[in-house]
Formats: sequence, C-alpha cells, structure tokens
Amino acid sequence: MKKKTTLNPELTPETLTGLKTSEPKEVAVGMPAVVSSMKHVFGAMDVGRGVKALLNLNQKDGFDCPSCAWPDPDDERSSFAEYCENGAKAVAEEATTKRLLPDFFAQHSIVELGTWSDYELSQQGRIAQPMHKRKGVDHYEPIAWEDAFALIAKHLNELQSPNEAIFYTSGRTSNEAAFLYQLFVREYGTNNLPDCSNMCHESSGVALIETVGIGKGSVKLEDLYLADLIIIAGQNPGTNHPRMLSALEKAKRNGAKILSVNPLYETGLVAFSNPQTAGGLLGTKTDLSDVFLQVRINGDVPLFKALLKLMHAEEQKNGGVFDWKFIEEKTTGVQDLLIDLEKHTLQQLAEDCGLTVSQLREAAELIINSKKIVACWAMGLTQHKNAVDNIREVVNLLLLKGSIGKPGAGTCPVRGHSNVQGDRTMGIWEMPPKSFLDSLEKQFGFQPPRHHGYNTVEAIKAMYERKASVFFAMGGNFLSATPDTVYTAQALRNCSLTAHVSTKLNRSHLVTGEEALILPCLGRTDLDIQHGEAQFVSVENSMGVVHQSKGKLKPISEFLLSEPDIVRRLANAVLEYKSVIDWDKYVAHYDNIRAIIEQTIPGFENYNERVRKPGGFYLPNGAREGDFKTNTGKAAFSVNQYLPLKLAEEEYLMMTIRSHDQFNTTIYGLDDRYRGIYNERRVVLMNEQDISKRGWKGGEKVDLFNYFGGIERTAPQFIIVPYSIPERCVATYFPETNTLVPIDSFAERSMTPTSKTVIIQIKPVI
Ligand SMILES: Nc1nc2c(c(=O)[nH]1)N[C@H]1C(S)=C(S)[C@@H](COP(=O)(O)OP(=O)(O)OC[C@H]3O[C@@H](n4cnc5c(=O)[nH]c(N)nc54)[C@H](O)[C@@H]3O)O[C@H]1N2
Ligand SMILES: Nc1nc2c(c(=O)[nH]1)N[C@H]1C(S)=C(S)[C@@H](COP(=O)(O)OP(=O)(O)OC[C@H]3O[C@@H](n4cnc5c(=O)[nH]c(N)nc54)[C@H](O)[C@@H]3O)O[C@H]1N2
Ligand SMILES: [Mo]
Repeated sequence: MKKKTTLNPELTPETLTGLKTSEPKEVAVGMPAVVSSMKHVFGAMDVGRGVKALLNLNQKDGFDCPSCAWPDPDDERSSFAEYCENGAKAVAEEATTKRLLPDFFAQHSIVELGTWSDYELSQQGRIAQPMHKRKGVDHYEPIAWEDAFALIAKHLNELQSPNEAIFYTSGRTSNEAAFLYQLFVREYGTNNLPDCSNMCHESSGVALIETVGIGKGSVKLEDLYLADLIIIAGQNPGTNHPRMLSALEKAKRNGAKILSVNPLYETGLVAFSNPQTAGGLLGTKTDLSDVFLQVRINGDVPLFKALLKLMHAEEQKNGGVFDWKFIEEKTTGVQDLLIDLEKHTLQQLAEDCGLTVSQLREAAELIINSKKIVACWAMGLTQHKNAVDNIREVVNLLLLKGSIGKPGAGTCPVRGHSNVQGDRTMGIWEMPPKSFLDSLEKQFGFQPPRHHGYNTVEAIKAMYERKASVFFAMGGNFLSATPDTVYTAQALRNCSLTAHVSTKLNRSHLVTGEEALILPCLGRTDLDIQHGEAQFVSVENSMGVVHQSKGKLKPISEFLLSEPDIVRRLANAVLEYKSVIDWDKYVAHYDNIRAIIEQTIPGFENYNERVRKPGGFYLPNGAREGDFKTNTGKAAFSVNQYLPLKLAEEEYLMMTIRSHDQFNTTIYGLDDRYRGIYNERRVVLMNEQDISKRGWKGGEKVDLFNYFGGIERTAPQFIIVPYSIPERCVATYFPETNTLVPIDSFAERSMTPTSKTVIIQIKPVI
C-alpha cells in the first residue's frame, strides 16, 4: 500500500486501495456472514481462544458483546450462536493475541504512524504496556503505571481550575467503571464529562425527556414480536444491529408489517436469512419491508408531517384512526398539532421529502390500519440540525395512535455502543440532574460541582480557545469521531497533556498535547482478577436491561489494568489524602461498587443479587407503563416547523455513514459487502442523474469541499460510485469525511454534530 507523504497525522491517508463493485445484495446475513465472522475470529487468534470467545459471547454467564447495544432475548437464547457477524468481528478485534510492545513504538515515530490508514493502525494488535510521549519527542516510550498516574496528577493539580480539564467517555465502559469515573471527576471538581452520546443519541434523549418524560426507549424485545407495525427510520440494522433482524423476522412471522424510511435501500431492511436456522443458512429468506420510503436526506420532518396529515384526514372522514381515549387521558397539546397540520399541503410536504403523494398514502395506510406500532430509529434521525424535531414527529405519530405504554408499541431509539445507555444512567453526563448530584452529596459527603460542564462540541472549542488544557479519555477515538478534524486536531495540540485509556491504537494517540499517555486496559472479553477473585461487570442494553458481563480470556499482557482499577489509582494519585472516598475498598471487589450504586441511583435495589440472575433485570421505565414523568404528568404533543434546505446549483447534501466492515472509527476491513462496494473506503455514493448532469462517470476521482462559515474544508481523493440515492444526496463513510463536518453545525438543543446533513461541493481532481 502506497503511503501518503503529507505530515498531517489527523487526516486519514488519501491513498486509494483499488475499488471493486458489484450489485448491492438483496438478502442480509445467511451463510456469507458466518464465513466472514469465522475468517475474522480465527485470523486473529488460535482456534481454542476463538472457540472460547464465541461460546461465551452473549451467554448468560459469558461476556456482553462489545459491539452494539441490541438486547439479548430474555428467554430463548441460542446456546451457541447468540451473536452476529459484526459482533464476532468486534470480538476478533479485541481478543486478538497480537500485541503492541514498546519496540514497535521505538521503531515507528508518531509522525510515521500518522501516515498509516485506520485499518493498518487497528491491525497492529492490543496495546500491551503504558506508553508516554514526552514534550518535544516524536516517539512513545514505556512508562511505569505509577509514573503515569503521577504525571496526570501533576498536570491536573497545576490547573487554575478543575474546569480546565476534560474527561471524555466512549460507550463501552462498564457501569462499575463509569460510576467510579464520574465520582472521581466530580470529587476533583468538574462536570466536564462529554461522551460519545453527545454525537449519537443525545437528540433522542432531549426529545424523549420532554415529550414522554424519559430519555430512553420504552419497548422491550417482546414488544417487537407483538407489534402490528414496526417503523424503521434512519437506521441500517443489517450492518449495525444485525441481531435486530432475528427480532424483525419473528415479528413478521407473527404478522407485523414493516415501514422503512431511508435514503438508501439498505439490504438489512429488504430481506433476511437467519444464520441460526438451517433454512436460513441454505438461503431461505424473509422479506422485511412492506413499504420502503426512499426519503431525501433530512426529509423526515415533512415526511412524518405528511403521514400525520393523511392520518388526520382519514380520522375526520371515517374515524377509528386516533386513540382518543389515550389522547384525552394521557396527553397535552393535540389541538395545536392538528391546527398546524392544516397549514401544510400534502403536495408541498411530498415535494420537500422527495416522495410522491401516492407513496406517502401507501405508508399512511399501514399506520392507519395498525393499533400497535413500534418506532425504531438511529443516526439517520439524530444527526441533523433539526434532529430533536425529527424525533418529536415520530413521538407525535405514536401518541396519536396511543402507541406508547402498552404491549406491542412504543419508542425504540436503537443505541450504538454496548453500554452507552448505562454510562448515562451512571452519571456520565455534562448536565447531571440536581437529584443525581444531591444523591452523590448525601452518600459521599463532598460537594459535587453544580454548574454544567462541557459537552463534546463545547469541549473541543474550549481546548481550541485554550480554556481547557488537560484531556483525558476513557476509551474512544475522540479525534476521529468528532467533527471538523483539522480544528479538533488543533484543539488537542493546544493541550499540555492528552491521555487515553485504550485497548487498541488509534489516530487520537497520534495527535497529542505537549505530553501524551496511552493507558492500556482490559476489554470486555478479558479475565479481570482483583485480590485473587475473578470479577464481573455490568452493562445496560438498549432496552434498559442491566445484566452481567464476565470476561474469560487470559489478558495478552500482565501490564493491563481494569478500568475501575485505573480510576482507583488515578483518584489516589490526584486527590491523595483530600479524598473522602475509600477507592481501594471499592475496587477490591466490584460488589462494593454495585452496593454504592444501589444506594445512589434509583432502580438498582438489590443490585448484587439481581445482576447475578441469568439475564439480569429491567430498570424502571415510566413511559413503558404509560406513566409520563413530564412537567405536566402527561405526554406532550409538539409542533415542529421545518425550513426546506436550499442547495445552490453546485451543492449536494452529504450523509456520513458506516460501512459493513467497521465499528465506528475501528476499521475491520475495506469491504461494504451489502452495498456491493469492495476494497475501498474513499467513495462517494451519488445519484446517476446527478453524475451525468455534471458530465461525469462512475469511477471519476473527485475532491470534496465544505464552506460553512466561510472556511474551506477539504476531503481529497474520492471515487464516484453510482448508487440508488435521491437526487442531490450523496453518502460517504465516517470518519474519512469528518473533516467536512463543521464544528459550528450541530443540532438545536442537543448539540449533536450534523454528521448526516453536510452541505458539500464536489470537484474533479485536477
Ligand atoms: N458493525 C457495527 N455496528 C455498530 C456500529 C458500527 O460502526 N459498526 N456503530 C454503533 C453505534 S455507536 C451506533 S450509534 C449505531 C449506528 O447505527 P446506524 O444509525 O444504523 O448507523 P449509520 O451508518 O450512521 O446509519 C444511519 C442510517 O441512516 C440513514 N440516513 C442517513 N440520513 C438520513 C436521513 O436524513 N433520514 C433517514 N430517514 N435516514 C437517513 C442512512 O442511509 C443509514 O442507513 O450502530 C452501532 N453498531
Ligand atoms: N461523521 C460522523 N461522525 C460520527 C458518527 C457518524 O455517524 N458520522 N457517529 C458518532 C457516534 S454515533 C459515535 S457513538 C461516536 C463514537 O466515538 P468513540 O466512541 O469515541 O469512537 P470509537 O471508534 O467507538 O472508539 C474506538 C476506540 O475505543 C477503544 N476501546 C475499545 N474498547 C475499549 C474498552 O473496552 N475500553 C477502553 N478504555 N477503550 C476501548 C479502542 O482503543 C478503539 O480504538 O462517533 C461519532 N462520530
Ligand atoms: Mo453511537
């Protein structure tokens, strides 16, 4: 592979790897997925370790899959294969026996590693020892753990204010580690706890708290099996939540219909062959979507408004569409919504979402004829300027049908990282509720800071403006996951110290403050022994089930520490005698951490006992019971306006999406099998008419630009791939095009970067 020559380690190399294409696949999973998972697992470790890893994945006494947050079935769990292709790849990535030892870092300078692709970086194996980059030096060198913690303590204790430090969290951190981490950060004195949620489902949280009184989804897995209709908007389950397909298959068998809303005909929304059944392996398929609306990017508000309008028209004509009993007893604001619908014409709404009125009627028909509706969504709805409105429109639809708080119906924001929801429950939040801080104060006897901290976008700006200068990350790949890569890189370079608790090497280790640390930790699959006893941790899945996860594999190095132990040592080094908390006691046995979580956070009664029950326990969820804990005690309809995006002649609307061979910024391979794109990530999927209008052809090489706020942002060297996508819409992979997502373009109120609405220009490579 040819290396790039520029010395910008923040940018992914522009090198093209040799695109091959085929027709997109028509059926998801089946035998090819099984073959692919085996290839990844047995390519990364010996057969014994691989078999052990897969046999323990998502079993009741095994470990939780480190990939997505889709729940495990409560009862009938497949005894050998309760995982998916992409879960197996995530395990292969973590459980690999390849190790990164200090001589690797001696051989390769930081600048040189910056010229490697993300794929090459993650192929290097698990980081095996704490590493330190001294000021002015371009190599990482080994450092003893005690020295690393002393260094962090020195930097943190030199700050004028604790608010000059930032403590990021990715979503894999267990409940136990997350609780201790936020406790340390708050005793140190700040709420600067940005997390990956800020870039992910924050918009869902904001919209749901306000409308139904809880920032989480309301459904259980069984609700999908009981639903009349499942709406899947802005989500690609075949790639990102493959085990959801088994649930959809079962729902279909029970008679449910599926309505998909997506600018792309994603294979996993079209048809599915279940690899856990003999028939599925041989290719028997279940057709999934009954109606597929190929919406224009960011066309969801007009689309949902049109559906609401059609429902209303039918209600007025023949009745029986709305659940008036529910609306009258349980909600507020329906009249305002219905009045607002009168202001829009169906024709205009159809035009603004890029569909025909007859397509919309077909979809409305499904909704009108259903009594129990589950609405699922993910990043396609949450990463836009009006993302909160997108989700409020979905809630409007469910409320009109009385489809929240009864079996077979409700909200289902499908979470990303395997414990992102649990981390929030544990207090990883820059805006903690007063009740949470009061509870910390009562339990521990210190005064937690009360003012809000920085979210992800604010944290980047604070570092850029030198209002913050120490950056600590519990997991993740902050540089590559965040928007405006060049700006963010400068923000990180402005720091005096950047420190990452990590399992694998990534680009955030290569764009550093004056000094930098890599602190290697145990992952989900690793055996975690404290004081001679094997520990387990716990996580909360997308449906609010808290359950245990117990690593089984021998760690690849004696130097790895568990995340709770890293927090313990960090707290002891930074706070010393000033701390009122007995950190050693908690980490000596994780039952002690769970005992104090139980006393601090509602819903965790008998935590240690209940988490040991196979399958765990459900957290309380008002919306699920039809008890809406909003200001009024009722669920709230909302009126949402939208401004159709006006694109200039040469502009296109870009969404940044995931390929089939990646987990966020970790690149497992270069193929996107379902979309028929192989061996290349620098592609831009474009409508054929748009391509020919410009006189271009598939295969043409182009550079991409964004000019938000008068600044030129570039992503050079992409190949045009003709694809079925609405006109003026294009798609590229994240994180290669994060350079184009402006730091100042984020969702109203949730401040989630608008990674799915990026206005770009496309110019042929000169
Ligand atoms: N294998 C694997 N699993 C993962 C991840 C991974 O990277 N790899 N990531 C995890 C994480 S953190 C998350 S948050 C989830 C992400 O899961 P998804 O949200 O499914 O991931 P994206 O690839 O961002 O896909 C968004 C989908 O929304 C569609 N879309 C884009 N814009 C719009 C729009 O304006 N309207 C509508 N209706 N649709 C739109 C895209 O076509 C795409 O199908 O997956 C989790 N699981
Ligand atoms: N343009 C664009 N940007 C996006 C998105 C998008 O759709 N488009 N999606 C956004 C979303 S939804 C999310 S959630 C964020 C993701 O943002 P992050 O969570 O910050 O990113 P990841 O790529 O998941 O982080 C991968 C790194 O985590 C570390 N890691 C893995 N397992 C563990 C572990 O068990 N412990 C520790 N300590 N470290 C571990 C490894 O070193 C690995 O390199 O990205 C966001 N960015
Ligand atoms: Mo996410």
